[in-house]
Amino acid sequence: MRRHPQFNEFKKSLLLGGIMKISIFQILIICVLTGLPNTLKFVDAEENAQRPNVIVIITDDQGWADIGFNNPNVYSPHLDRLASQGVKFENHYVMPQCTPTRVAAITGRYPGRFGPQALAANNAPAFPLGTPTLGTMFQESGYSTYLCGKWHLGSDPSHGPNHFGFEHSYGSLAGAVGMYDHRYRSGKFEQSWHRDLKPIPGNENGTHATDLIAMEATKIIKQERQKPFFLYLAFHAVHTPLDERGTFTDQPTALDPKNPDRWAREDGIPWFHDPRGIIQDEKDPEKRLLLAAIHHMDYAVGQIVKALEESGQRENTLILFSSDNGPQVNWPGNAYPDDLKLSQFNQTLPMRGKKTDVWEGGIHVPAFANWPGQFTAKTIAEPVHIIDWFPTLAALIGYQATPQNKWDGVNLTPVLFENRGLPKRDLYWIWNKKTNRWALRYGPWKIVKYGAGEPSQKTDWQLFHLIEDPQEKNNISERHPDVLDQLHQLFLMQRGKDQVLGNR
Ligand SMILES: [Ca+2]
Repeated sequence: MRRHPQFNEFKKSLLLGGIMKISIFQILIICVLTGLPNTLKFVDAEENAQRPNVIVIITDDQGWADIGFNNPNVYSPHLDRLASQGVKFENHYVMPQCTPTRVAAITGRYPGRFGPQALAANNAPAFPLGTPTLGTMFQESGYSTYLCGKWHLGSDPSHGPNHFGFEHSYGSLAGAVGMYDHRYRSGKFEQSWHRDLKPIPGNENGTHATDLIAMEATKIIKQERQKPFFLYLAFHAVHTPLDERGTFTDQPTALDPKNPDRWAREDGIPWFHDPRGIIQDEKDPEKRLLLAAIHHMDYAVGQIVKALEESGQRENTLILFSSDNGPQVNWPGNAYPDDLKLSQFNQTLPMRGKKTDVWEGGIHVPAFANWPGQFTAKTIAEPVHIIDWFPTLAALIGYQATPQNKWDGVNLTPVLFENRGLPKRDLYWIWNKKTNRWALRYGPWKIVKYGAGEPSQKTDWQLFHLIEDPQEKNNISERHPDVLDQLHQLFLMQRGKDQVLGNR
């Protein structure tokens, strides 16, 4: 196992002179850790062999408690193992909904920077053609680049992933899909499943979307290539419609003819199987269905890890994992073909709020980074955000930022490789095309506003202390006017950088 030496040994060996054999990758890490300008360019095959493959996994609507390492009543052994052997982020933030989080992940910028269309789930282009993305960075850096799964950053093929640095793409251009027919909501973008922006008619033999993504990813991983690869892997799981059959159930899901908005069997007979019995023991059939969908997605991640191991690439592959927003709790049904109504199929605990909320429950999600031999197993409590991934990955592969990148995030390598802190900074959320949810965190403090109208006065906010009050129950704004004013000023600075209709 090739382990990244300690920073001081690195620094000492560099100062001692050029007699030691040191890899281009190791020099790069020194540049990252010391802040030295990195002017290295990696172009030849030998150097390529030393750069990691990168897999970015984003799941859909998986809340903080919808994973085994945060909740013993969820069965996800593969994800739990990756997290326990890697760097687990205890306070990892995203935006409150699919499209905004994907904008933040793929551009390293807050979605508001691109305008209101990027602030909620949307089929319109989220950002302009020519915007630098993770895809363009990896492509320009000599990687083979792939997207596998959900795009939802512009559902027309003219704005699909292949226009943003992904050489190959497969999955849905729009948002969630029926698990077995892969159709988006009825309308212009219903036929959303594609390969390289060309529609795939039919239903891929009725194969479950989670399995299609796992099979595609496995195929990509096992391909012979001269270059390292970047794979953006965006599961549709565990977004509704939930539909699990076969291996993960002992009978197909079906409608109850007498009660058509409910699942057929509510008699406690187990539908879903896991060796520990967690799913079978869940009495609520809709909750069992969610647990089975998580189990299925986790199994798919296991297949992907197995493909890395079998192709000898596990140790040279960095995996980043996050959900895109907090949990959905109720679902009205009838949005997709065969889509059923679900009632209280998930819960928001231990935090306040759910998907689309700027309360912690909507934006605080399970996440980890795993890179065998490079990242020592540990848990990081420092708040981090998915906007940080782009500058972090740039540092790791030696990409020189351009003025067009305009990242809002910071490079996380000081906390990934060492126990150094990050620069003190605020984190910022707004949600909805007609913005009506607002929040900012600075240190342990967080301000929140619900309701239309720009927060122009500090009195527009509620104030919470997240360490003393993690459930955001006690508004203490009157007790801390100075803190309130400081966070309000930080908010105004963030909001001043956004594209707001009518004023710029
Ligand atoms: Ca989502």
